[in-house]
Amino acid sequence: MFPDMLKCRAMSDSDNLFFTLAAGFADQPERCCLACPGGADWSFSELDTLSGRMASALLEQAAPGDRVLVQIQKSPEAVALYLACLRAGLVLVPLNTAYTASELAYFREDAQPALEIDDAGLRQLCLDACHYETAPTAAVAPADIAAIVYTSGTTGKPKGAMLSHTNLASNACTLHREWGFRRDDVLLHALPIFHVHGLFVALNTALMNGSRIVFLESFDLQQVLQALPHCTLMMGVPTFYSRLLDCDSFGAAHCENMRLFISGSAPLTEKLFHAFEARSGHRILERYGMSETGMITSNPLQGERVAGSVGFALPGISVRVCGHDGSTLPAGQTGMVEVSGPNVFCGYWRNPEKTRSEFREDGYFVTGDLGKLDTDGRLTLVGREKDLIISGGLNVYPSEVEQCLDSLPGVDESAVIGVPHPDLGEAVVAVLVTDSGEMDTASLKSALLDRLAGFKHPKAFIQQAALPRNTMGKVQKQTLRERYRDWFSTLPAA
Ligand code: MLC
Repeated sequence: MFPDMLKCRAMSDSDNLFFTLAAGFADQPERCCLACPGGADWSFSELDTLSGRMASALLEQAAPGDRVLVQIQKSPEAVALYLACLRAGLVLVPLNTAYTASELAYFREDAQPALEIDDAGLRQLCLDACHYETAPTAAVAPADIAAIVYTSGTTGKPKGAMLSHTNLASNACTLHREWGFRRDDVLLHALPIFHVHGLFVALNTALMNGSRIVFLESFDLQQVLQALPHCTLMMGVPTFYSRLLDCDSFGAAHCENMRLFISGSAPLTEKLFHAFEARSGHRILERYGMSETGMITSNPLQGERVAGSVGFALPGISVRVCGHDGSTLPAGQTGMVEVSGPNVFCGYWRNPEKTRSEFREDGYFVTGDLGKLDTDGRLTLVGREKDLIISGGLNVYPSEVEQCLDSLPGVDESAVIGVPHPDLGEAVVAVLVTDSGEMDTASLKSALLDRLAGFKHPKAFIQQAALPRNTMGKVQKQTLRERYRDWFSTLPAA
């Protein structure tokens, strides 16, 4: 048994993640949990009451194990809904608020939810909840699913990663310990809560710590600058850090009470790491994870945080680097990063073939990331086997955008690539061959509006007479990536 899990279990007799989270506030439930600038503060007791009643209201319409499809703005009520689903034994399916109606239709069809909740639905649920008593928190088995998180694939449609109560609790307990959470920590929370980073990494660790959370609707630079001096901890994607550096007034004075800046979801460049240290006096702690696994590795809290490395496998988690034949490679050699541990998900929802193909026979999950371990066990990621773009911490699969572009009138063919971008890390760029002389960028953009979420839209459309192809006829994306490497401006100065 994983030692941290034993500790977590000791907090309650049940495997329901809710008990692990609630334990943080058990001794002082009236303490502020969510501090919302410009809005009301929420104590844990208020969240507890609302989520317990919501759980009862939800159970009128759904049974434990049913999916609840959720596409809502970030708010304290949204956090209560998350806790309510845990308490009721319902499976939360959080969706990016940017998804269009046509994207949503796919998730509805695939997840087969008993309930679907949008912003209006959440308001109604809050009203309804007043008429209920708190539901008893559901007893769940360790492998019972707490959430399904959709991740896109290189080909085909997004797949739902099933995360159990144990997956989430083990990761939260590990991170809570490894990042040295203190009683007086205050977390600056500016991430969306429809993804693993903002929902499970940030919220779960802070809740189980009983921490005050400065809860911003999104990464609003002015709000972040105002809140930082009152916080000790921030978790963000690299774009958060480059935006802070972009602001001339940002400096060490904002960070006087900060003890830890954590970055993940996209590669943190060495340049950004050093520029941030020079300006703020803080070395960002970079960690590595994915939706299917939660967090896998982390740079150390104490000890050297190395720019360009994602650190060591977290306790209880095993990381290896393998060749295409599945053999484990020695230190220093680049191969596929594979992972096993209590954090690794339970498979893809209604997709056993995909589940089988992404796991080795001995239970290791094949991440799709290429990396190398050094002799001390430090992992450095060097690329991706999958044709994936990470823009501002959000994954974009070129094939999905290409299919959409290719279906538009006037487009002969397209190649979608990721190009270095000073704000987003990587930006989506479409290289197009059109059947007429001039490319009409405005009509291309408007045609994408109701088909693809905004973050997937190309930030540049580039017209070419033909796409470069190899002798097999395959588009040479590497050639395009090199050709347009400098399309966007360079990083902000320190
Ligand atoms: C928004 N837009 C983006 C974008 N986010 N475009 C590209 N990439 C992004 N990430 C577009 C919108 O469609 C809109 O387009 C315009 O930018 C402004 O929208 P906005 O909502 O005002 O954007 P902004 O506030 O600037 O948001 C950028 C951001 C945000 C980087 C702060 O995307 C963000 O919070 N990203 C974090 C994502 C995250 O949590 N990832 C974790 C995944 S979990 P237009 O055309 O309408 O102007 C995971 C596992 C792990 O990966 O290890 O953590």
